[in-house]
Amino acid sequence: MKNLLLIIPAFLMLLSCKGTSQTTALAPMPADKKATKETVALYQNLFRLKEKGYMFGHQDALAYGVEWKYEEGRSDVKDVTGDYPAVYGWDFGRIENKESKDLDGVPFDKMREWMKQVYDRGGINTVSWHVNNPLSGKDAWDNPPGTVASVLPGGSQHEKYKGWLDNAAEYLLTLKGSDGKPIPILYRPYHEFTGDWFWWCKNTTTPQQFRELWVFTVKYFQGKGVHNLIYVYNTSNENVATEANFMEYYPGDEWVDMVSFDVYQGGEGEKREKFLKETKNIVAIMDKVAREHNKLCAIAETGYEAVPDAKWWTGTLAEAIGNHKISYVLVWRNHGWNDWFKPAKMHYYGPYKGQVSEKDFIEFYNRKNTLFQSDVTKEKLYR
Ligand code: BMA
Repeated sequence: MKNLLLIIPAFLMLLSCKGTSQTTALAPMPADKKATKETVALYQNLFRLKEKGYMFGHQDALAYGVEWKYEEGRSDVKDVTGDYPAVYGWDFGRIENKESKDLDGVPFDKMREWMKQVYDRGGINTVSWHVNNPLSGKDAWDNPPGTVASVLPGGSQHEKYKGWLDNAAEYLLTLKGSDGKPIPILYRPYHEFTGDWFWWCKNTTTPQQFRELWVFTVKYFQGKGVHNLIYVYNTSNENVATEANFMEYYPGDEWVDMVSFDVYQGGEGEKREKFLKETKNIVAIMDKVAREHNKLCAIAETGYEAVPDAKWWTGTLAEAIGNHKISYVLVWRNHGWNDWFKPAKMHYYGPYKGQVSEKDFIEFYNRKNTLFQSDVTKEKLYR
């Protein structure tokens, strides 16, 4: 009898310990301890979703496409497949100056409406920010040494930069769904930092400075009451060959929710081989890191400009991703004819009606492991 009395509580304790550890393993929490209910739900649901496949994303998907602009309900991906992408990319560039349009001409008022539509139908919004150089006043691509140092606490541009973050926070706080809830956003600050083209890139910034900038930004937004962000760490393919390269500037598990990288294909032949080799290598590294750190992972930007390869989607992109459990792959915007480049050229990464890779994209769409809007609507990711 005495023994039995001891055994029963011990058995119950064992059960509850098991329960606790299982809950922890199954339900990772986002970095923001005060993340909204919907943000936590999205984060946790994404761990479940990646077992089913990866979502397809498109930058500025609802704003414009090749040869059209601002047509309600339209998307090039939808024209081709009858379905919207699952992930919709937006950029905050120019919000720092409270301009009415982003750096690619998308009105912020319309962006807010589109984000709401996306959330209402259970899709996912992700945001990057080509924020101007606060030291020089030029654009994000102006990369003199010392810019990051200038925005950190004690730096000459710190107060100004806080004002820029205030403007972004103010806008973020206006993003609400029809249910009145803040719209969860996959936020990808200081992207492609392993390159050498933005003012936050590693050629002008130390790992310590980058971490400080990251942590400062996260805390600043939290301090402003912004609790709908899932923080996405993002490298370029440049200068990333090993796990050590990928993680060199990692701010730490408590500040990051998802790890990702960007990579573009630059042409045929050797260039295609390079894309395949690098993408396979970094996807494998990223997938391993994500598992070990209990994070999500994604290819946050990719594409082959003007998709001249009729089989690119199934023949190269899907092949590069392989069986890795990534949350999504997003292709860059369908601008169309673009004279920002000299010489001017066609600048688009998604398919559109009549485009040479259209048929292959439909095949890609039809695969069981590629997820679009109709797939994720069913998943109720915010609950
Ligand atoms: C680049 C190009 C530019 C654009 C920038 C930010 O890749 O698409 O035209 O301004 O991204 O979206």
